[in-house]
Amino acid sequence: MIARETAAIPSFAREVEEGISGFPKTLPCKLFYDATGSELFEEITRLPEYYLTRTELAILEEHAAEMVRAAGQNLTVVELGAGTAAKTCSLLRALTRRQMRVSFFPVDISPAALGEARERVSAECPNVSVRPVVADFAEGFGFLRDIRGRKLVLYLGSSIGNFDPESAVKMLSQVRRELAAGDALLLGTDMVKNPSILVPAYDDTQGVTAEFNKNVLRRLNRDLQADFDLDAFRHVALWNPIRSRMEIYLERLRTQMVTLRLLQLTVRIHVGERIHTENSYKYTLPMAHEMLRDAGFNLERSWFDECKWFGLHLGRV
Ligand code: AVJ
Repeated sequence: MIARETAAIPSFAREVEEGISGFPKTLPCKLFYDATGSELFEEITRLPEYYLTRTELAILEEHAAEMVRAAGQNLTVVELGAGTAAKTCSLLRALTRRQMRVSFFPVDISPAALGEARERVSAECPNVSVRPVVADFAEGFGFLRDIRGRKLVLYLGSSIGNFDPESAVKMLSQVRRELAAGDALLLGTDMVKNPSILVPAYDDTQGVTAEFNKNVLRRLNRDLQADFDLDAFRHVALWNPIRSRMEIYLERLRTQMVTLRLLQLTVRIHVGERIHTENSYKYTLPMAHEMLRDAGFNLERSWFDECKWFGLHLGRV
């Protein structure tokens, strides 16, 4: 028997192995969200340059009554990737004014976040009954079928932006398949805008986004016993107008070998070479329309802020 160390090999190991030995090098963006990464993301949402979170929240607050009216009667709210459900209360409160009972099913992969969601919603909207669902979307959306009644499914925060257009349609189609006629989806998309606004949102002056990006290497150092030197990388954020997306990279400042012990893998990363860590797609209204249509939803209405920086789209089954 080989006396190997018994450190558990994480489920993402194969993806990392493929991404880091391929060309161009990539890492899956889901790796951002360990405990430190989730905290850094929370910090990003409060940055002056990161307009997304506060703009979406303002749209939700301003139009909550209209949104729930447009969505239909006797709704049960399901929020995909709810996290701590920080943006959901205005919608839930608007619903409690229209119907006797409101049930809210926040769905997330993180039980800790769901605990916070439950606390928050119970405190802010005491008339809403909260039923957290722990689920990994990689396993599908079967949990939607177990939730009774007419559903309003929320997918907020431009989370859809991490999917390339083809995968986004695939994911939304999977959701659509678990829904019934009359159900609705409220989808948040960040909109295409001047790069002078987009780029700083992903490359802030305080360097929080850079930290968030580099944290992925810290995580590989810990979870895969790797030896990435974080100071040997530079955070790069680029607007790609052809693919309509922000691209985030870690660019190598000097050539060096990196070993990922748990993968028994050594790779050379050249000076100037970039590891692609994230895409964040930005939509125009026609693009959002097409995505929803291709996934089997009818776009009924969209709401925007005054600058049209962020959009919330109501798709109907
Ligand atoms: C959580 C995917 C919506 O794309 O804006 C923020 C993640 N990355 N800054 C986004 C992110 C860098 C964020 N999403």
